[in-house]
Amino acid sequence: MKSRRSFLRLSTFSLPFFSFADFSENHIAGKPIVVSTWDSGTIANSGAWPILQQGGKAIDAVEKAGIAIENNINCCVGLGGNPDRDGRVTLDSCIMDDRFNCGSVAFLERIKHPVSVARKVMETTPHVMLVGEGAQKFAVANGFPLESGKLSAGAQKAYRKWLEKSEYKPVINIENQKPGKDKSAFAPNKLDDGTLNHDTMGTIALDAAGNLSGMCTTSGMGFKMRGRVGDSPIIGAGLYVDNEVGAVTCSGQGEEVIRMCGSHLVVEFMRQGLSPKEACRRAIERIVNRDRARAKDFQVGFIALNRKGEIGAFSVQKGFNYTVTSASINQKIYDAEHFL
Ligand code: SD4
Repeated sequence: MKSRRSFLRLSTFSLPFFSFADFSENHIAGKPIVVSTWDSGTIANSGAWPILQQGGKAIDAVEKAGIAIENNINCCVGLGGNPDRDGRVTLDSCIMDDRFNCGSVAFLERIKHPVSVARKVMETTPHVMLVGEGAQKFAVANGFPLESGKLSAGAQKAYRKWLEKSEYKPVINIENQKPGKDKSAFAPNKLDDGTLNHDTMGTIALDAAGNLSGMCTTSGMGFKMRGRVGDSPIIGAGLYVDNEVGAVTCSGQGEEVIRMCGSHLVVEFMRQGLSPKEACRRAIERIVNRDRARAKDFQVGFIALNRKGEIGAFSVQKGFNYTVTSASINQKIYDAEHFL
């Protein structure tokens, strides 16, 4: 295990500042609080925090977090993300509130805010999940504009490069892995043009009233098979919220998360009395132990927040980080401890 490094990022809005308090994972940070995956979580938290700060609801805050990151065309989430191997961006997202209400969309094309469509599914249909063409029709019928479907400049470049070999070799976010012989498998934290190499944003929040909610939004694994859906829109895999216990979301290789019902598993470990960090560690251990040899080639990272406002995280590999914002923690980015 490495020692944890943390540093401060200035937010786009002003917050009370005493961020050098001795914060550590599992510290009770109090409420309200919002936690997002990755260092690009600063963008998501900037969307969520004004709502929480004004005493608003966690469900509204996490939707705003999703909208903020989906608006960021330079980030590999939303329509700016990498396409599938047919050259089309397909989006997955879900949202869950403090009363087990949840909504989800998958394989959704040309809609800018899948997180808001997921919320509409949750609030206006008797269903939890809509996919593909049906999800798109539902979005348009509810006033979401149909976008052009043109790739962002960064995604065009990445897709052209991928087409040179067109190898089906999905590799997810193992940022600090040393490039081996095959440099195409190397995924640095930032791409050459400065854009972030993360395609998933998960956000969990606890509001001033003590209620939890979460969301997860993604363009999924870059150059995936057409129709492939990962963990991010699957309730229990990419996100789970139980207001009596805690909220969990994650990023990484979706297939590994789905087979363990990852986020639900972390919630259940917390229900048994484990701290958020230990609960995340136990879920990662289970994922790694399924096939230790394969585990060195993929990343999965969980973040967890319990109803007391304690935070924890854990990942398979080095390189997973997360962003925390509360009244006393001004957009701090923490490196998660890792298993391997
Ligand atoms: C997926 N979990 O589609 C997503 C990918 C991811 O950072 O998290 N990338 O499997």
